[in-house]
Amino acid sequence: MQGNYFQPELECASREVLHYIQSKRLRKLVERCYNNVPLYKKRMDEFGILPGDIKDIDDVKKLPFTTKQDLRDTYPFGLFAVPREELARIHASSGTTGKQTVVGYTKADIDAWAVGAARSIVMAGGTKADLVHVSYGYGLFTGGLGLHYGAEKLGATAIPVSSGNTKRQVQILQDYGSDIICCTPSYAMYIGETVRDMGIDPQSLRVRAGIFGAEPWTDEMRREIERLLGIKAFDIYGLSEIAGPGVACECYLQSGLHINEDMFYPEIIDPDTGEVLPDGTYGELVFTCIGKEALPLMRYRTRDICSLDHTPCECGRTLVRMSKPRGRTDDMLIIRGINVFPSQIESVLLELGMDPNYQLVVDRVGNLDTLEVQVEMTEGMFSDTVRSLESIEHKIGNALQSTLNIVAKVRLLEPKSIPRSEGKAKRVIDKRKL
Ligand code: DLL
Repeated sequence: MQGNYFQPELECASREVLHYIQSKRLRKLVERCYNNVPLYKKRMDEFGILPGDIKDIDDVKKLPFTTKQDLRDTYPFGLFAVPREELARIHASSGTTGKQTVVGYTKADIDAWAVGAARSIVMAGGTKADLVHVSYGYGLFTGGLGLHYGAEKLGATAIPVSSGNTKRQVQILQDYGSDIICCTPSYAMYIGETVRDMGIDPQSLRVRAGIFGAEPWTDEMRREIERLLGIKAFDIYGLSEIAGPGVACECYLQSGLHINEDMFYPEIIDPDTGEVLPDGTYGELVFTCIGKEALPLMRYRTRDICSLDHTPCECGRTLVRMSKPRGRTDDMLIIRGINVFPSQIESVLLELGMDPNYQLVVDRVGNLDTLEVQVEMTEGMFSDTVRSLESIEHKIGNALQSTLNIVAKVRLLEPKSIPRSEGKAKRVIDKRKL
């Protein structure tokens, strides 16, 4: 586990020490927000709270929530707590609806984020001797530069490949001997398929670990990627509003993602009532950016659904673990009154031996919601008879009904007919909203 950016004094600190650090940072944050961000002053005044009322981290509950709408309402720079000239960098989140969310970082923020990303690479077994191949997009998206700075902070060698040109990605993996690859899980699948199609034995590649995130993915998909690339695959989580990749990451035990909670204080709330929920209960993840300068968000509602576990991990870290995010409150499909996340459908498909290349088409006919699950046949199935394909469609339909209680029409598509993604995959086409 020991890498060159392992900080046991923080990552393995006792709860008392963490409580002390978090409390100190929260007090400073609230002061900063109250004095520098007009929206926060107004909200706190409305709540009747003064910075002095926040004594320790447990008082975080007294603070108002911040939502994505607040960022949109103050677009582009309205929630910044520093003058624009003090920003070292601006990013924006990859939102598909409405205005983009603009976020900014001071030099100190970028440094702290790089530490979070470096710790994550170490959690995934990286050391400064490694070549870190970064295939996340560089640009307004935080993925590329986030892991790039993390790799450099660790003292490793970053390769800024960015996304796209997949055959060249494979060529670089082969020629440079990259040790670790970072990209979205759906792009990792695509790279894996390309390795296979180019007739390359994955075991002949040096790459041993992948750091994949930016979208939900299941353990079944993890196994598929691990098989295609001959690596161990780790989950990394982050969001632009808090910090890009490196807010949390899995260690080699892969039983939850360790949150860098000395920087980002997490809570799980009931999305309907706002009530804080205990460990082990799924709800909406909320972060308070204790320690950030430019965009010090208080109780930011991520819309991601997961649970927390404060028990120490066998790797030695005490940093709280979040479960793999199951999906987002706004990605949850409600089909004839039943709540389903695309990731649950993905699990069912992969358990039945299908590849994770699928799309969900939701529509409304009359007053009834319909769901069509389009899934690519595997290469082997392609030569099967129409009858046996129909029986596979039936089998998938039955499994979806018995496991998730949803009725879906299943349609098998030719291999490679669903567009491949070089970034976040688009899994759902919801025609009801069009
Ligand atoms: O996706 C930052 C990132 C880059 C994370 C690279 C990991 C790796 P945004 O574009 O702002 O930032 O999107 C943030 O993506 O609220 C989640 O819904 C989703 N997400 C991020 N990581 C994971 C993950 C980046 N490991 C949004 N599992 C978040 C599931 C994830 N969802």
